[in-house]
Order: sequence, then C-alpha cells, then structure tokens
Amino acid sequence: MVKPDGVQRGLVGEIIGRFEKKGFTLRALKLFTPSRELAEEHYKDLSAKPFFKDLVDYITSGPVVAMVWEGNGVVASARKLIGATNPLNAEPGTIRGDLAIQTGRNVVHGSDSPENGERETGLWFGEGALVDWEPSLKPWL
Ligand code: 3AN
Repeated sequence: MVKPDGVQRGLVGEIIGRFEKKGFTLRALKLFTPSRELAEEHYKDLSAKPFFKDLVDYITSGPVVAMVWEGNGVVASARKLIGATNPLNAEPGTIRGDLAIQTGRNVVHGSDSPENGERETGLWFGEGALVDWEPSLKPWL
C-alpha cells in the first residue's frame, strides 16, 4: 500500500514501478481513503502501542493506493524492496531508504508474512477482487 504521504508526494508511479520492474504481477489495485474502522483492524496488533492513534490518524488522513502483488517469494522480497521501518535505517536503494526520512511518514506498507498478506487482502479488497491474468513476460521472469 502506498500510504497517504506517498500519494500526496506523487510517489505512486515510482513505487508501483519498483514492484513491476522486479517482476511481480499486479492482481488488484484501488485508490481510496480508509475508514478508521479499517485502519484499526489492519493495525490491531499495534493497538497497545503509544503511537497507535497517530498511526490511525495518519493512515486515514487521505487516499492510499492499496495493491495486491503476486510472484515468487513476493512477501519477503517486497519487505526488502520497501526497507526498514525507520527510513533513516533503511538501505539506499530501498523505497524508504530513497524516499523517506521518518517512521511516521514512511510512504509504504507491506505485509509481513504470507498469512498477513491473505488477511490484509481480504480486509482491503474483500472476496473475489483479484484479477486473474498472466503477464506475457512471465516466461522470461
Ligand atoms: P513495517 O511497516 O515496517 O512492517 P510495523 O508493522 O512495525 O512496521 O509498524 C507499522 C507501522 O507503524 C509503520 N509502518 C509505521 O508507520 C508505524 N510505526 C512503527 N513503529 C513506530 C514508531 N516507533 N513510532 C511511530 N510510528 C511507528
């Protein structure tokens, strides 16, 4: 997901491009402003953290671009492409390492396990939202 700061800063194309160029396949995408209910459910594992309210305020402050990407090892690879939670610790070459300077404005979210990927896909897109297609480049990836 491109978070509200990424959308406001015009980074949507840059972020999508990194996943496309890596070779992953886009299966779903939508632009909308999440409700507090959705944000609180999404981040429920962090509900006891002192920054929880700020996090929910941030993620509901404007439109986000939610996406589902598929491909070999996509969850672990996406986390590498995204970089460390604190952008100041993120390696240059990663999305956060190149494009952000603070944890509370770290431009992008990625699921932290395949199970959470499934859970978050259901939460953000509901049933039957994935587009079933094969990119013509697939034999080359
Ligand atoms: P990641 O997004 O790298 O998986 P998580 O799941 O630990 O990191 O945290 C989810 C989100 O919560 C982060 N992307 C960031 O926006 C916010 N967050 C995490 N730690 C802090 C913190 N110490 N202060 C403020 N916000 C935080």
